[in-house]
Amino acid sequence: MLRWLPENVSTYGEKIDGIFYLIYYITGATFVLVTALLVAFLVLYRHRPGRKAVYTHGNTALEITWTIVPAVIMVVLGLVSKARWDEVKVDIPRGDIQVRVTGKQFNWEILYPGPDGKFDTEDDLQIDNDLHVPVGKVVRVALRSKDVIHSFFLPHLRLKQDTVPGREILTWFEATKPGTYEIPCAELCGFGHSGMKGTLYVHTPEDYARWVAEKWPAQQARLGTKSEAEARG
Ligand SMILES: [Cu+2]
Repeated sequence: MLRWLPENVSTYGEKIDGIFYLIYYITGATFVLVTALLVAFLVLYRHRPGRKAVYTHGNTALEITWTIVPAVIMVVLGLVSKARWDEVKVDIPRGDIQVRVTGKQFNWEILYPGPDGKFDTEDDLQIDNDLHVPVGKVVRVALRSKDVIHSFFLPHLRLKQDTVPGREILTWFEATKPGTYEIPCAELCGFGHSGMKGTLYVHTPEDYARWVAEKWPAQQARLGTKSEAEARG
């Protein structure tokens, strides 16, 4: 097995890697076969004194075979990919954690909804480039852009999604291993593109709780007030 992909720490990463390697091995085997035949024919049918070239109209059976076999492979790959595509891009789960990530030249603005779980409220917190999430939780990401097209790329999570001005695009991931991973921008977006890089911090549940307590120290008090108000109201 090849090892040139970054470490996979995504719940759906293994299946995506499976398709990647499947395509890689099919194209690799095809390349070797075609090259070997090319070399073999060069040697077998080289010029020999007294041997005349033969005119041929082709071989119908062979032509049908080399048309149908790739067609079947393409259809099968398409169907296998469709299931993965739907899982990552279409059937977006609700998510345990919500964040809004806005691409702008040349940063990722990460907006946390705060304890109320709602965006555009008083307890929102915005941090540039640092995305903090707990391990083993579904993180739902709402992607936006302030200026041009960027691409939110989490190589270790096997997730890449463009951010498009004027649109909000939902995506998601679930990390399986605590650690620090990079978030490069994968769409040429201007002169500072190469420096547009954030960091994904995947925390253990304890570390994540500590981070939340540090960022929203008034969480308990405020939640208490709110539920009292709701009870009264
Ligand atoms: Cu960018």
